[in-house]
Amino acid sequence: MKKIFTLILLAGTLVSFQMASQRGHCSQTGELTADVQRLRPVAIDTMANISMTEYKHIVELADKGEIEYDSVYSLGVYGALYDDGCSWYCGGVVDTLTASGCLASQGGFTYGAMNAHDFDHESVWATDGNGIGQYLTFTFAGNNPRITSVAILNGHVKSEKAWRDNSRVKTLLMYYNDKPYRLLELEDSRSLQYFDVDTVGYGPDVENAPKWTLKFEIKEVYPGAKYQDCVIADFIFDGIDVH
Ligand SMILES: [Ca+2]
Repeated sequence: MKKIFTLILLAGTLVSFQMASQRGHCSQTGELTADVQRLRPVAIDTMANISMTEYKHIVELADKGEIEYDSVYSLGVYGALYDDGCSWYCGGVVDTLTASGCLASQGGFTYGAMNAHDFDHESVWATDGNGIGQYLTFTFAGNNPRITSVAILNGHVKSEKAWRDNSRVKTLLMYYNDKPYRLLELEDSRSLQYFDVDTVGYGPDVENAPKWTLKFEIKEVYPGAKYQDCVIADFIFDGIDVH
């Protein structure tokens, strides 16, 4: 009788252990579980249908006082990418940026990781293949200002045709220090999409804080009309601990 009781107790313990394991953020193979919070964009800046030359002309007019600066700020992505006013970047620095892989250079264009964080909407990171499982990893110094917002310029946004021809990201799994943290659900629009990601990083007041990482892994895509590769034009971070 005692043996049977012990066996039942042991079986119960094993079931409890298995249930506890399933409650974790992520299995060892990196599969998503329900407790990774899903995020939708809190704001969206669309691409203005003007060229870079036209944008620069508008800025010149504003600099001369011939038009209001509001005309520049209202130019969606242009205003967000090319406004040289104060931002998180007055103190925030990306230490390194790497990719799991990228499309080979062709026709004088490159598609490496650095294109995804160069404040240029025409340069892009493009994946070799459909992009599922491919990722970018940003590394920050321990005392770097913390991040609270991530904005993603989704797709080959330099033209409507390029955007449609290439794939765009549908869902992006964000990892904080290699642990699944948020699932970003992007809209299929030629736009810069802002996500509030709460606070990540340690900030300048923590002594000897270690380096920290944000990794963004493509989980789903909106297929391109002509090409299979998936494209991200740029990331922009925002946060605290600056100014
Ligand atoms: Ca870029």
